[in-house]
Amino acid sequence: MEVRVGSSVLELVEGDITQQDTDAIVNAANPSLLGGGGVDGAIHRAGGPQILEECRRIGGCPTGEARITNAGRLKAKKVIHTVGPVYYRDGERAPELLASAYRNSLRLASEHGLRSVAFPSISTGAYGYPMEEAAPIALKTVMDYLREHPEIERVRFVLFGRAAYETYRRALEDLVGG
Ligand code: AR6
Repeated sequence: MEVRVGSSVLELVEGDITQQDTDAIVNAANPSLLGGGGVDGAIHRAGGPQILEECRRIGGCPTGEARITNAGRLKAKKVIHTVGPVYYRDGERAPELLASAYRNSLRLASEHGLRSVAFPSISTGAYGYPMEEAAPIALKTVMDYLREHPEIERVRFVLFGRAAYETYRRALEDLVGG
């Protein structure tokens, strides 16, 4: 499914974030930036040790912020590492921290002249954010950004499995009045 937002495109696909050919892919990292499971493990496995080397030099990333590295062997040019909230730990701050993670990732893409960005569903795995709650926040934050930043031409949400895709599809239809 895809929708236009201003002059840009927002699309939902079911797939694997490591296989995307967008200018940047976003990693759902942790504050150490030293790797982990889920998306983080898959990106470092597929991209090779160069990415981890650069992460080590950066030295970490607070929740809600983002950092950028090369993409090693991946098709994308850059990896943007962001840290989403931990649902049960961050409590009422979780929605705003989740929105910040998306916004700060997009801001880095704009600053680096990257025109297309692929996101996973941040915080909805190990960090425990229910996908039904996270999806509308993720989508609305990205749509608001795209309306003001036409330099980002395409944002692709890469959803892992049919159920995740359907959750995002329903949330997007609700937002665009489908
Ligand atoms: N492509 C796209 N989505 C994926 C992939 C993939 N290859 N693999 C998993 N997902 P998670 P978080 C989905 O746990 O919740 C790491 O250990 C997955 O189904 O990767 O932000 C980090 O180091 C889920 O919906 O990220 C942190 O410690 C979503 O991606 C912690 O996990 C996010 O799941 C971050 O937790």
